[in-house]
Amino acid sequence: MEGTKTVVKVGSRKSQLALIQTNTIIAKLKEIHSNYEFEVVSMTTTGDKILDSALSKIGAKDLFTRELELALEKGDVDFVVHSLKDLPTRIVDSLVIGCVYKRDSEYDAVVMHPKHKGKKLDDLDENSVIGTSSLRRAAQLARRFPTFKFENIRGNLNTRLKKLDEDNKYDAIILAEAGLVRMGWNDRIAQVLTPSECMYAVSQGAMAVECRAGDEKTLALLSPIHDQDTALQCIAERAFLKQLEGGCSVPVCVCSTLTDSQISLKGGVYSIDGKQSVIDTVTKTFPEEPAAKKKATNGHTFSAIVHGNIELVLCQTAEAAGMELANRLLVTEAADILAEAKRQTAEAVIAEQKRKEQEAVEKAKMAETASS
Ligand code: DPM
Repeated sequence: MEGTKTVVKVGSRKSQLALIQTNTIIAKLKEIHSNYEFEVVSMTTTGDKILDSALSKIGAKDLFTRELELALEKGDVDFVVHSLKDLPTRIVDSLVIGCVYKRDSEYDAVVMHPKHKGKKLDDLDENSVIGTSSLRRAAQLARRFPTFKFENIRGNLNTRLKKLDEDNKYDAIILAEAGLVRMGWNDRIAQVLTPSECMYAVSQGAMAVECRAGDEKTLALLSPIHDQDTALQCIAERAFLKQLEGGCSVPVCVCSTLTDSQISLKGGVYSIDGKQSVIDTVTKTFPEEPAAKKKATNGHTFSAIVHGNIELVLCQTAEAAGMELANRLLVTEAADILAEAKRQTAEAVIAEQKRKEQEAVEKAKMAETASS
């Protein structure tokens, strides 16, 4: 019917940041496709409910995504906006990353307790307490500031900022600059960490849209906002993590750069305490020859990212950079560091489960005593 708009259903977590990200993507799509209307379906995920454990101690990779992915698979929603760094390098075959949106800041930032206003990490006392549940941030910063104490801090961004300001437990917390800026909290950024101070997480600062693998209509809708530079860097970074079989359970960090002719990926593997590390860089030149173009087999993705409107050979070169870097590290002591870090996080997962079981037993006992 003339004048009728196609309605697209968009899944989102309920957190303020998730909704801001979802609405950013929708606003951009509306600019391009005036004949579409978007309806947001928001839901709570398991990760939103577990607030008392560090993510690395929970032991599941898809805490924030599973419920949304189920809604996608069922057809209840047509696409879901994520922070790409929260999406595992392997997702179910029925789903793909239909586009990667132009990256915001990929760096980490320091947010100070109000009593330290105007200070940088260098100005803090020796025994300062830094709030972060990121093994990657703790490992790299422990190396630089060996006397600091690193404590877990969980919850959505609003909760963390409140904890910092009100609990008097932390001197500072470390968060992604992108998240802080999206929330409009630029004035709380005390310091942005350069890669020489703290390399970032794979895909940090990039938003991605997940949709059904064969859903050509949605893929075509997303194609114009698939950002080539961001996608190529994220393909390289994700290939690196995938080949290492890393995840949020190990301190893996990256820094990538792109020119018209080359992609360069620097990556590091750290021990949990930050005392050991191996860092290396791989640079690859993009082939110019159209003859070098390989045909993609239907449905081929790059760590779940579709190539879409991007030349296949560029994606293949980016992926090769990530894989080569991982393979290079895996023949050094990085393999042992990685294996030991995985062992330690697996142990922490079990300890955390025991702690929770114990807590449940205590609670049940208390309830019994109270009722008798
Ligand atoms: C992942 C990590 C964290 C998030 C681990 C890491 C940080 C956890 C923490 C994989 N996902 O970075 O080493 O600090 O306890 C997350 C944030 C964003 C996406 C918030 C943040 C916003 C920025 C973006 C949580 N996921 O990192 O401060 O879009 O990249």
